[in-house]
Amino acid sequence: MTDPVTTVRSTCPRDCYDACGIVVKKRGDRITKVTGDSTHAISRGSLCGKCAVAYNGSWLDPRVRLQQPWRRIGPKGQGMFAPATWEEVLPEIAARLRPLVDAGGDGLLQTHYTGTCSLIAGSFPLRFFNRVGAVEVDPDSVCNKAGHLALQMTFGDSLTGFDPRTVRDTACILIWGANPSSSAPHIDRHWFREAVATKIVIDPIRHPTAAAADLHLQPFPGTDAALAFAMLHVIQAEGLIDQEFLTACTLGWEDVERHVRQSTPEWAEGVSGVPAALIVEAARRYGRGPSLLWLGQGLQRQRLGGNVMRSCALLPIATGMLGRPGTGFLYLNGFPGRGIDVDYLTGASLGRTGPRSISHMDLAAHLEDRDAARALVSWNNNIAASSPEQGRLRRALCREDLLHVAIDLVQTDTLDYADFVLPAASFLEFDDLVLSYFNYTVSAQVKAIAPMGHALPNQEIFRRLARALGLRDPELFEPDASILRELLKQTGLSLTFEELAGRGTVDYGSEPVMPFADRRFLTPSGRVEIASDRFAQAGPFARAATAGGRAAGGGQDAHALTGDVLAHEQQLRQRGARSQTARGRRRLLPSR
Ligand SMILES: Nc1nc2c(c(=O)[nH]1)N[C@H]1C(S)=C(S)[C@@H](COP(=O)(O)OP(=O)(O)OC[C@H]3O[C@@H](n4cnc5c(=O)[nH]c(N)nc54)[C@H](O)[C@@H]3O)O[C@H]1N2
Ligand SMILES: Nc1nc2c(c(=O)[nH]1)N[C@H]1C(S)=C(S)[C@@H](COP(=O)(O)OP(=O)(O)OC[C@H]3O[C@@H](n4cnc5c(=O)[nH]c(N)nc54)[C@H](O)[C@@H]3O)O[C@H]1N2
Ligand code: SF4
Ligand SMILES: [Mo]
Repeated sequence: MTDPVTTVRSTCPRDCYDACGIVVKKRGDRITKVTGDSTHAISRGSLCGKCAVAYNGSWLDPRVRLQQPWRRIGPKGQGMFAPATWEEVLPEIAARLRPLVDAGGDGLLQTHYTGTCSLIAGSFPLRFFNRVGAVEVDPDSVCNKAGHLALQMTFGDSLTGFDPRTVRDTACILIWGANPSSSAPHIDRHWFREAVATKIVIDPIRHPTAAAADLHLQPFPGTDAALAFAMLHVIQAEGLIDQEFLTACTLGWEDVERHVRQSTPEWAEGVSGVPAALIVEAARRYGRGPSLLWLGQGLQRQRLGGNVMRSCALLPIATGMLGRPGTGFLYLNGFPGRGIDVDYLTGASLGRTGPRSISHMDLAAHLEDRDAARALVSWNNNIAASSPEQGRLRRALCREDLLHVAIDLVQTDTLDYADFVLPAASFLEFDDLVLSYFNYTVSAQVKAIAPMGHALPNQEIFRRLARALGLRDPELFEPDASILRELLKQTGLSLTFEELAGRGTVDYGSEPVMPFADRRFLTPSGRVEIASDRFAQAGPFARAATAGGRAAGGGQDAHALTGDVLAHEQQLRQRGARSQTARGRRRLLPSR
């Protein structure tokens, strides 16, 4: 007799704006099919292409999944391993890490990012690394750091964006340098396309979201600040500046106003290639509002990317398009916006040496330094494929004296260089929580089957490693059930994990969150800081600390929102860069 089909409702925890509800169909202990959850407000029954394949393919395939630890037997980089057991490898790894741990973590490097974004599997291991004092490769530095720095310094917060539910109150959605048709496919298909509002997209590429918009502005890459200033010029000329907000809540407008006056749409057309009439139209639609501004991560991956973000963020500032229904900006909605105490989750108090980090941009060089990097633990990411300077990085990973422990679900480019490969459980194999970085929701990731073979969730791997090292801090061993209870308590939702699992996804509060409604900004001045000496002072710090900081503009660049971004574009123009980018544009944009 065959087992009856049962279903488990869960959530996709991948690095994606959507956080789709999923349904796992099982027969006995075997998964037969993973689909989108038709009752889920975002996925509405469908998975994206990559997940439809992966959930039903690689992650269920015993030939692809890592099922036990492996120990290297060939030269580094060749991917030659012999099978081993947890009981064998953990004491060996611990013995080799111990001198570094005893020395306060000097020489121990860890890289991680968003293989899974679920709360416990994605963040609990940081308790271990905080405790042992490892140097962290700042994960955001390869992705979105410049934007975070810019917005944090301007508003005191880059992680509390508009609540997408407020779309019902908006007249205009402006998406600047994001491509939801690919990076947030369900949000594109449902939230964006169904919205009753004017839709504007600013992107050099005419991707499907741009094609579906009412207005598509196609600037030459890297000319966004000129566009932003020209839109502000129009907004000012049309009397759409919110002077009351500027006076009551901001610092530094007078520093930029001069440039706004000079930045005519005709000038910006010359710099950006966007017709002046289109700039005027977009500025009017945005400026009348209420308007939402989605600042994409692609927007800040450019020279002076941080200052570009600051320039674009002037739109909601100058129009006071904040803190009321239908207004606001969004970069990423982070954990704290749903009550989560990130310091608790990551064991910040265990850190004895204070946070130490390097940028992904400096990873290859750091790994070449035999004293600075004696051991590397890479987990939840695939640095050999995703970090810069790949050739140099891969050569450094070949160092025979570098102890490299790598954790993943499947054999990756990075794992080929490891001394020890440890098998991680997939998100179908343990309970966890998922917070979308777009919607203000809280979702359950629910265990549908036991981990494949001897695979373990990240958090359990680090508990066992801590034990093998003889560490005793109770935070390192807190069980999942206790963490889930505490995290749910922090959300204030009054739900047990089982209750949440029954519902799949719940909204955080019944009404849209309204960031900055109280006009409190967590900057040193308590105001929105458009320009201040901090930007100048942040330059060298940012440059040293992060690649994003580099992109945000070092030294005088960082101060120079008022001048440098625009000056840079003027220079481009004077150097005849326009004709070069125009050639690039023809290549990129056959549709126009
Ligand atoms: N060439 C290139 N480089 C890029 C980018 C690009 O588009 N192209 N994008 C950049 C950006 S924006 C980002 S955010 C970074 C992303 O860079 P990475 O964080 O390296 O992203 P992925 O390549 O998705 O690697 C995630 C890895 O985690 C594994 N994984 C999944 N779940 C788990 C788990 O539960 N435990 C463990 N231990 N592992 C798990 C997956 O199998 C996968 O190998 O790359 C940056 N670099
Ligand atoms: N399917 C899928 N979805 C993903 C991911 C994935 O790997 N696959 N990765 C996730 C991750 S890690 C991230 S960071 C997000 C990123 O997702 P998004 O925030 O959407 O950012 P990107 O897709 O990196 O880039 C968005 C757009 O920026 C545009 N752009 C590039 N240069 C410029 C410029 O100078 N000016 C302007 N205005 N636009 C510019 C590009 O043309 C592109 O269309 O996606 C997440 N979602
Ligand atoms: S669209 Fe995003 S959340 Fe949905 S299934 Fe794909 S990766 Fe997962
Ligand atoms: Mo990213």
